[in-house]
Amino acid sequence: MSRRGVFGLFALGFAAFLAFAGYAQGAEKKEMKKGVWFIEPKDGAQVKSPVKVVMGMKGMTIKASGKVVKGTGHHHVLLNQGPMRKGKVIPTDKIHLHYGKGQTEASIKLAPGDYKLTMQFADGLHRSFGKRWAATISIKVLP
Ligand SMILES: [Cu+2]
Repeated sequence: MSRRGVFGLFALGFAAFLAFAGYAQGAEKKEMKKGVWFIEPKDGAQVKSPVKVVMGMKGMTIKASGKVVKGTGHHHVLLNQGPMRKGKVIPTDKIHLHYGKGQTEASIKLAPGDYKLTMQFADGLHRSFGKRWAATISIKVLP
């Protein structure tokens, strides 16, 4: 192959690489969107109790509760409620579940019926990060 041919081939390969890199970066950006989401269960799922909940999060660091460290927090699951206003302290009761050890998985006992589950991320003193850090799904717990 001539020198020019080799160079042409190289240039073509490089262009393809750039195109792929651009595509990969776009895909990564989409995936890197900050927030929380339910890995399990899926929205609309019909499940049995205890319900296995797997919590996804991107853009902060998970840390056990106790003190406030910027950019960190822990998960909560709120039963039959929406997201909590930013800055509001999440109560601790039967419908506000805290995962203050830094858990990303939970097993929740629920009586049969329809539920709205809201995952809410909050700081070390349980102060909600607001709607931007919340996700809500509906599930049905089967008898
Ligand atoms: Cu909490």
